[in-house]
Amino acid sequence: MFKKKWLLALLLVVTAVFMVACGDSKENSGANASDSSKGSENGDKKKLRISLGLNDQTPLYKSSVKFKELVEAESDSLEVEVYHSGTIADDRSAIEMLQFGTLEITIPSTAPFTTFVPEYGVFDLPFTLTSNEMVDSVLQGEFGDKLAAKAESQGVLQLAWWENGFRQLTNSKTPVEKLEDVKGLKIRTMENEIHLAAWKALGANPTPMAFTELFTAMQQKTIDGQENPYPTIFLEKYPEVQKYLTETNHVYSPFIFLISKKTWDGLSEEQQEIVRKAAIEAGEHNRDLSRETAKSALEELKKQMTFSELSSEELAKFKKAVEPVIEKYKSTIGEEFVKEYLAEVDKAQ
Ligand code: TK8
Repeated sequence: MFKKKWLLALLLVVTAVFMVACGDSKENSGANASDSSKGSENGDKKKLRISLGLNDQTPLYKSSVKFKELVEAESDSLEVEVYHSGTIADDRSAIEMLQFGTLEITIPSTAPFTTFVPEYGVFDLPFTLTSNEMVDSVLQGEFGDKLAAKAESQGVLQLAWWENGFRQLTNSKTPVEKLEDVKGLKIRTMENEIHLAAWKALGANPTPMAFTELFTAMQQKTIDGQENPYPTIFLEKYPEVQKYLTETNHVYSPFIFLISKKTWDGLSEEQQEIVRKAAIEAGEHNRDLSRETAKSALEELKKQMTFSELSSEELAKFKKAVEPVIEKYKSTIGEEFVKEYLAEVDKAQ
């Protein structure tokens, strides 16, 4: 009997000691947990990396730095890093990385995004947007919001419209002053079937290519020419590998500020508001800077290249030549949506 009492007492003591030990580890883990949450308050900021195709002299890069400054001024839990010249990825790969959540932000042209959301193809319909005023009227309103909302179906959110600009033709072979001068030119296009079809309709021999390969292809003369806005032609130093410049304004390209939905869903509401506001404000800065730079870049390019403009007769021939392309791709983009877009364009005339 006595022995049993001792055993029971021993059992109670051991249990009590065990309970205290567990309680300590819970507190510890509690303490560790609070340390780790303290850690997130003190040092572990959420990093937002931006992948850009253009270099660090361009309005795109400078406006992305502006975005960084705006975000970091408003939040000490977010950190932005800007990567330029395609060092992380080209446009299409960067968009796929956003879908997987292995990259947070990229700001590509709309053209490569059309394989993800065909409706963005409205901007590839040649000679439809023809002035900055029209661009702002169509994009900075209900239609622009409606189109941007379509991106979410692809696992990315478009937070703002930025500006690439009106696209112009360069080549290393011949001055292009009339439609027949385009004949047979090996022109690089963005990876977009409407651009490919349009340059074929103009008589060129087009090749789709990622932007990251473009300069080398011109240097090695595997292509004769390309088309991009003046800031890109000047700041990416195309006069080093291209002789002739023609003002065509054949397409207006937006840049779209895209963030991974996986990243977005991981932000607090307050962080989301800060990021959205900064993307829109930096976008306004980007449009102003892009338009200023287009003017100054053209002045410099006229000194470095043989510059041509199209007469109204020749411009009419370019427009006529691509009309069948617009007809053909209405169904790919969506007849109704193209109708809506063209109605916005007419309103903005
Ligand atoms: C940069 C590209 C580029 C575009 C092109 O990422 O590919 O020609 O105009 O600016 O999006």
